[in-house]
Amino acid sequence: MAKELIKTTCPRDCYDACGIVVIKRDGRITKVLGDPDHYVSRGALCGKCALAYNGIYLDERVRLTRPLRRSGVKGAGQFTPCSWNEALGAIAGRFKEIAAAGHPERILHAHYSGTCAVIANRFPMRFFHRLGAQEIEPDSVCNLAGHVGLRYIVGTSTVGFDPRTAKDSACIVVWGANPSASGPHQHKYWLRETPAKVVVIDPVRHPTAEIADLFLQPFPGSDAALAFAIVHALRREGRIDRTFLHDHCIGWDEIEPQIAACTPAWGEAHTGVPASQIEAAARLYGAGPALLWLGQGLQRQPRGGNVVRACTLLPAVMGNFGKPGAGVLYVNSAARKGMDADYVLASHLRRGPPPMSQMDLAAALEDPRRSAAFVTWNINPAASSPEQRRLHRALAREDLFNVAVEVFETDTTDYADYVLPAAAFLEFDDLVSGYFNVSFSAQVKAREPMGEALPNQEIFRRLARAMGYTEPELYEPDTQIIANVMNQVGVRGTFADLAAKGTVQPHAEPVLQFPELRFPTPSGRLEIASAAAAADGHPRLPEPHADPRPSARRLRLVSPASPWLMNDSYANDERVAAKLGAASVTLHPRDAAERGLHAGDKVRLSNETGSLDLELAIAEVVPPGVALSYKGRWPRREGERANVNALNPGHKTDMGESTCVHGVEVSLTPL
Ligand SMILES: Nc1nc2c(c(=O)[nH]1)N[C@H]1C(S)=C(S)[C@@H](COP(=O)(O)OP(=O)(O)OC[C@H]3O[C@@H](n4cnc5c(=O)[nH]c(N)nc54)[C@H](O)[C@@H]3O)O[C@H]1N2
Ligand SMILES: Nc1nc2c(c(=O)[nH]1)N[C@H]1C(S)=C(S)[C@@H](COP(=O)(O)OP(=O)(O)OC[C@H]3O[C@@H](n4cnc5c(=O)[nH]c(N)nc54)[C@H](O)[C@@H]3O)O[C@H]1N2
Ligand code: SF4
Ligand SMILES: [Mo]
Repeated sequence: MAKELIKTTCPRDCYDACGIVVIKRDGRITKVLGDPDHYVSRGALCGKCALAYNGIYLDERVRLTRPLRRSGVKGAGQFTPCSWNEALGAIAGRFKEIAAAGHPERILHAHYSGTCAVIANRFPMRFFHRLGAQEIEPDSVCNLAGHVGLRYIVGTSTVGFDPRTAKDSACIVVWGANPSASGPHQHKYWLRETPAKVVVIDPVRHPTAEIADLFLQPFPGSDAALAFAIVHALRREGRIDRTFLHDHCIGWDEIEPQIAACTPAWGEAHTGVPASQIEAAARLYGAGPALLWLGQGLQRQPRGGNVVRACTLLPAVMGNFGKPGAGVLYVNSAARKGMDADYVLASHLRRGPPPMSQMDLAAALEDPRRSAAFVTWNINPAASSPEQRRLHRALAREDLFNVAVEVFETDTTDYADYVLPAAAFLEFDDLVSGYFNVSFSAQVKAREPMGEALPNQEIFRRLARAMGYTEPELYEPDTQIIANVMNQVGVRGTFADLAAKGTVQPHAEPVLQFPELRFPTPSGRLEIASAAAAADGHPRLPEPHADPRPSARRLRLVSPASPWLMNDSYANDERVAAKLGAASVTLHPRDAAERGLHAGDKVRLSNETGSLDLELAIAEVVPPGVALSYKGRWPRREGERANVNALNPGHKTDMGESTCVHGVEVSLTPL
């Protein structure tokens, strides 16, 4: 049999951006594997993708392969196949009506990171900019509080350390991230092969915590207090770099008295972390150049912006910038690698109102004065958004015209009037820029799109044509965008050259973070005290805050990434579903004993927003008072047609109107 190997890249929203090898025999894909030559994947995908890429992604019975028109009650997921012409004609017709009535902003669109490939993730924005639609701010369901907080102090949130510099680090702090699930190859290799001491700070004792040299287990939402106490210990031991603070920071003199007050004993009282461990963390972090990885889970707390500002005091007081082995990372954006995001997005075409928080989505969709149509692409909000039951009711509004662009039938497509089938990443060329490493990769077409599916970018080109738009940006071909972006990033050669390599690292040596020690803040320094923050109505300084503990008998619920799901993807792969088992919630043995509960009992979690029935698991992985239940199950596969977001009130963080989904409080009753 004729065997063919194609190198490509995983475009999921994951720190790893694994290299992939697709094996074809006689023109058919027979296996999708980790590329053995790739420096991240080293021959193995994560467990979830190994199943899904060889399961649902190749399965014509599970994939959407034709445009669909609703034929049943809204929400029932009953459809009749139709032609692309009919679907695009009907959608354009409705959009033109809404725009002609003077309200294009009543066309709402939500999108996120179903694919992070450069064009498939961004090109459709050109269409929505031209249309003047209302964008739902994608980062508001994920990490916007951290972006805003980090911008105040560092000036940017998207220029992180180069992970290759870990060879020169004395210590790596993983704060509020769980790489064992969310960046499995960083857990498996990067953190294990480094000579640095690894400190993990997380309310959950996850597998990465197990491999750490030191694990700190604060109560959720208390990290700002913990950061102040660690800085107190660094200062007391005379470890801080006063020259760096003097030359490159603003506001140390203002904050120092507060640091002086936040002793490790005070920290213990506010965070639950023993003072001796706070001091041990300071010793490890202060031992030499150190890396700080700020997770996205860290800032999904009511004061997540303040948390991130406070944690960034550590690299500020130690001068951990501009030298090998030092730095802080939230994400490394494609722009950090040279890509001109405004070009790919055609930002100059934007004419709609400013983006709206996803925390307001249910309210906006239930109100006909705010919404007449709703388009979803690269996102499954019926599973991932807060106020789930309210959102489902709003999506069922008869006069709301819903369009879902999807690879699979999901809870969101169930509510659609038209479903448009998107081609998956194995079916078209694109580029991938992972958000951890400073590298750039090719996504390479390994087969034709399944059925009549089309890449996102082609769907929106065709919709632009159906609207009669004339702007050339709306029709720019992929080949040209790929060439332009490769040029911006400094990747030499043609796309075929890049495809042959899979991934390139434009810089041979680790890139230093802010080598000139000039920061993109208004002052050019690290702004511990931020006039910009104050002008925006926030405290001028980070504050040593800890959220109040839940009131009696209530629990603090965290719902982070599951190792077997990719956000709200893959639950429809039966082999993944078998790994997942029943939906569960994990409690500390003490909390279970106090309630007379045993593992396997059925329990109900409830609060003002909703309720959810789950199976009880008991383990010392969480502290007393904390409940753990993973995100990403599919409501349509659960008895109650709901997942953990049925409990999420959609409260907004202190900064960025972002999600504080790990700050939800619930009561628990046995069933
Ligand atoms: N309770 C709780 N809820 C959360 C979170 C949490 O921690 N706890 N985390 C939040 C976070 S961080 C995020 S990022 C969101 C993510 O939430 P979502 O964005 O809703 O979830 P995803 O699974 O990433 O992707 C969405 C969809 O994109 C589709 N897709 C994949 N490739 C393509 C493509 O090429 N084209 C099109 N059109 N579609 C494609 C997938 O099939 C999938 O259904 O969830 C948030 N929700
Ligand atoms: N397998 C898998 N991988 C994924 C995803 C997935 O769903 N599944 N999602 C992807 C996406 S979109 C994102 S944004 C990233 C997210 O990945 P991460 O950045 O790792 O974020 P989370 O999984 O939400 O949470 C990480 C950790 O934060 C902890 N945490 C919660 N509250 C607090 C707190 O107050 N303080 C501290 N210190 N820690 C806290 C949680 O207990 C959890 O262990 O992962 C990406 N990768
Ligand atoms: S989701 Fe992450 S770990 Fe899994 S294959 Fe993709 S890049 Fe690799
Ligand atoms: Mo996310």
